[in-house]
Amino acid sequence: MKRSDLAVYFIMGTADCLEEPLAVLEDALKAGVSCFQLREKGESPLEGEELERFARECQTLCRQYGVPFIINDDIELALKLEADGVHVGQDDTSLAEIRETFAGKIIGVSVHTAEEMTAAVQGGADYVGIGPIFATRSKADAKPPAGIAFLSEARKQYPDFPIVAIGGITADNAGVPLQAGADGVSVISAICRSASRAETVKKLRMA
Ligand code: 3NM
Repeated sequence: MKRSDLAVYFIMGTADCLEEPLAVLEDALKAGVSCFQLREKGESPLEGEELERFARECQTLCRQYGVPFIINDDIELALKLEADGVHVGQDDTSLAEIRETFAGKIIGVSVHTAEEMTAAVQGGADYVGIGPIFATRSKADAKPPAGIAFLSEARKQYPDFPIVAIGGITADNAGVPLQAGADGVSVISAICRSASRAETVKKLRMA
């Protein structure tokens, strides 16, 4: 994956949307997001065939706009759809196992400590997500904000490794993680809840 693919990395699931989810995604793609992750969580997430149908529709839109389509956590679905990649947390399937079954695809891993970062790099991750940078309301089990200290350290230790910052990032504060060394910012609510996605994505890109 190119580090520039991480510039404005949009994450969304149906529960994050106040409007029709596919319309939100298309609006974000039109606005110029560089990567998309389907993260279907929340109280009553889509499952089974419904989830597969929705995921395929998201994938079709991403293809139209030439944007990588990543699936959170669900390796089986990612394989079935031949998604461009998967993103996993620390509690999900082990990286070694995924690297084997998902050869040639993008693998992203969420990391929160120096040990997790090293394990991800050595285990063959293509990029890491570091967060939460700021407080977030989009992830029920988010850890306390790690601030930018860990992000800066990770960048110092791995000058060329693709890193995206996540958690509570908005058009107004995106410059903070970018100046600390992130290649890009990953957001849910800043784009889902934006009154003008074109404006928000432009600001996130220029931060
Ligand atoms: N992962 P918002 S924080 C999905 O810290 C996710 O690993 C996080 O949503 C982590 O942009 C987060 O609305 C939620 O704050 C990001």
